[in-house]
Amino acid sequence: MGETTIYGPAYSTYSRTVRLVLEEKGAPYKMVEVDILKGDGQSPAHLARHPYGKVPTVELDGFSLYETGAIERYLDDAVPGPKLIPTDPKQRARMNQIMGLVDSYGYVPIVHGVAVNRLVKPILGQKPDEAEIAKALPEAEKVLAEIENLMGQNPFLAGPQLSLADLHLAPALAYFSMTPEGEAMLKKFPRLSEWWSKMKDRPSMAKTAPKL
Ligand SMILES: N[C@@H](CCC(=O)N[C@@H](CS)C(=O)NCC(=O)O)C(=O)O
Repeated sequence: MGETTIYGPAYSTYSRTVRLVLEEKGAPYKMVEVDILKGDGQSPAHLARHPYGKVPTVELDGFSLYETGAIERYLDDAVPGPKLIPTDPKQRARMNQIMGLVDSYGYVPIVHGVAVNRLVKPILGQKPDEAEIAKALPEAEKVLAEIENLMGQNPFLAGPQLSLADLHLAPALAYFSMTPEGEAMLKKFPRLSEWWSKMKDRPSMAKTAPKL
């Protein structure tokens, strides 16, 4: 088994999820920068890897793959190290459900609606779109409430052990918690806050922390 190549920028939440999987497994990888903010996602070289111009994509032993959930599951199957997919059918279903919630209902309001407006636009010299933030906040709240509900009393999102669900949500929550609105909202969710306070201190999170 060789080294995984991840195509994507360190600041991308989904690229960070893939890095987290490999960090938690203790597996080697290298990053090839594809700066989506500069339009590199639409370059011919990247479109050949990902027809929709998104990040991340990975390559391992001559096998190319895109779509973060598929990448995570493949790496868990193919790369040695601690298993991140529960064997218990119910926990596995919860993991898949929460990953789906993040993709379908969480990513856009949490990352685009709040984090990009509050954190990225000011760096780019742009004004945050307050109407977009106001629209995103109740959507973000709904998905976080649902994830807290689904995690129940478990220390991790899908059960007693770390799974892909935790690594799928953590990068988005990292940005969200850096915004005043996100920080305030997290306080409404005590079990999710408890999870986040431990999650953010994992060595894998420190090693993948983006420099904004
Ligand atoms: N469905 C894709 C979504 C990936 C995605 O949205 N990535 C973002 C960065 S975190 C991206 O490439 N954004 C650039 C764009 O949408 O043009 C996946 O699961 O990998």
